[in-house]
Amino acid sequence: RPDDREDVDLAVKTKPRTKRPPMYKVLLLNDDFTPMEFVVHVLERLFNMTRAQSIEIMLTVHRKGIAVVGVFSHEIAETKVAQVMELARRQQHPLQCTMEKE
Ligand code: NFA
Repeated sequence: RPDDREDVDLAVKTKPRTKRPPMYKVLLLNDDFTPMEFVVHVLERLFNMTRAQSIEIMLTVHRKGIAVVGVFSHEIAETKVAQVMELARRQQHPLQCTMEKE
C-alpha cells in the first residue's frame, strides 16, 4: 500500500515534545523619589519576601538601577506588574515595574 509510506515517514520523524511555557522576569526600576520603605513594603506584600529579602532587593535596585524581583508565567507576571503600578499610583510614587521574557 504505497499511500501509507508517507504517514510512516512522518510518524517516525516526529518526536513528542513537552513544551514548557515561556517565563517572564518581573523587573523593578530605581527612581530618585519613591521612599525606600514603600519599596520594601511592596516587595513584602506582593512578592512574599521577608523584610530582610525585601531590603536586600530594594538596595540592589537603588544601587544598580534595576533588579529582577521574581520569575513567573505571563499571566502572573502581568498581574504582579499591574499590582505594583497600582499601589505606586495610589500613593503617587513614580515607581516603575515591568516584565521581560526570560
Ligand atoms: N532611590 C530611592 C530613594 O533613594 C529608593 C528606591 C529604591 C526607589 C528602589 C525605587 C526602587 N529614595
